[in-house]
Amino acid sequence: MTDILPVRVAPPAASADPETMDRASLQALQLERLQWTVRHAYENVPLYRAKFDAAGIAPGDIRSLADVERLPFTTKEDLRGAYPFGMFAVPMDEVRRIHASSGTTGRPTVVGYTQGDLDRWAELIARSLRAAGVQPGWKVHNAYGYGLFTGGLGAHAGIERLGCVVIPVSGGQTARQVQLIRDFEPDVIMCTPSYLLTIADAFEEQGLDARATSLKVAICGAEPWTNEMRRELERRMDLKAVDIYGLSEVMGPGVGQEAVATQDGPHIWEDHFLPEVIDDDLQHVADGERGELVFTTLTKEAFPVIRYRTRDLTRLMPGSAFPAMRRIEKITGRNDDMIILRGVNLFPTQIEEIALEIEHLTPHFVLELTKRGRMDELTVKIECTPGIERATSEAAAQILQARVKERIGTTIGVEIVPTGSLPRSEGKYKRVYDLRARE
Ligand code: DLL
Repeated sequence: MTDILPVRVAPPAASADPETMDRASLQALQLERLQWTVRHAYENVPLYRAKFDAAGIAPGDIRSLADVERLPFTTKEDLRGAYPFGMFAVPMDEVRRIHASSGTTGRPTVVGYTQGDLDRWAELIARSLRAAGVQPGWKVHNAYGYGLFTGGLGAHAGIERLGCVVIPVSGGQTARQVQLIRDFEPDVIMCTPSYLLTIADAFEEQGLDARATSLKVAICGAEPWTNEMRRELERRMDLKAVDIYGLSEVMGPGVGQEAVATQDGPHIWEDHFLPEVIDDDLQHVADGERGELVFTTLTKEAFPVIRYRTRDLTRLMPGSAFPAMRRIEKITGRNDDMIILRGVNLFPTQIEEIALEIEHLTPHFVLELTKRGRMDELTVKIECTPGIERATSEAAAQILQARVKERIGTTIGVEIVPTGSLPRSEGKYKRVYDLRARE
């Protein structure tokens, strides 16, 4: 690489198949690509140049993978501050697609892709589908939302790339989803886990057997879900449910994928993304320890990110189905959806896990935070399986309350609400309602 770079250069190509290469070869490829990315970001994105200069680090200082720790972090606020296109590393005429992540507050984060980025993304989705057991020629019902969200169009291109038939349904209109699943007989469904639950319910509400569909595999992600939810979906729909992970800022779906053979957490596609986990003091922790997941992209041209703080909480584990690539433990929370209730940390997925162990309770629940005097209170509003006696549902509510106290160490209220009264998911499900400010 010369010192005077052209405006855009493609990332270094892999010399062998990354899916089967050994870890040492993978790490050599990662280092080469890391060096390319850092230089590319420094040369072409003013914010990275300013941050690196302030930290006293130059692209040439990255000599080993461990040197990534010397680089400054990037946050969602950095990306928002550069709204809309300030973090793009290529001229606009090189950009072929834009997506945006709405987030819950403020401006969206806008991301861009070159043709090369779109090709690599399609390849990674195709790889993810293969890991999920999908075979060329299969029909894939894609119920991730199409539009600025990366889920729909991101998955779409990869489904085609693998040689499958894509059914681009997008999210919502649940009755139509049911109809299309019955009529088109897809092998695979892609949607959020909470939306799959809505679809399963819709089958049953119409008196149809959700276990009798043609679906063999569900590729679910875009929101935290538990292994208990997986079992519920598998039981109710008679299919294998696997976890797909990703985020817009890093690419979109397909940053990592769980293998159907092992169902033990998503493998991170490490030839394209360098993962790290950090603690509360922003220090890198050893593999196996829990903390916040951080990514540096290794092949992104239009939108490279350096040490991007995802807010997702997990730990890195050795590879299984893909031995050279590390896995993450199923993500069950983000540090911004953690509820701190009278000093005790609690995630909605912990409630999901406990509720689904208890007979007669369903995964249909929301959490309401209120204030009584100066005390915060949390109430779980949850639906029971239809048709049970009041005394049975009250007993189930008491068990939930007792188990939360025992395992999480805090007292919550539980209110059984009528079947069908809670909002149903059409994509990413909103579980927490914070009503404290209103009181
Ligand atoms: O949700 C990309 C995606 C689409 C992933 C479809 C998988 C399937 P964002 O809207 O930017 O992108 O949201 C990213 O969603 O930081 C996690 O908090 C959460 N998330 C995504 N996948 C999973 C997963 C897409 N498998 C944010 N498990 C991430 C848990 C997930 N959380």
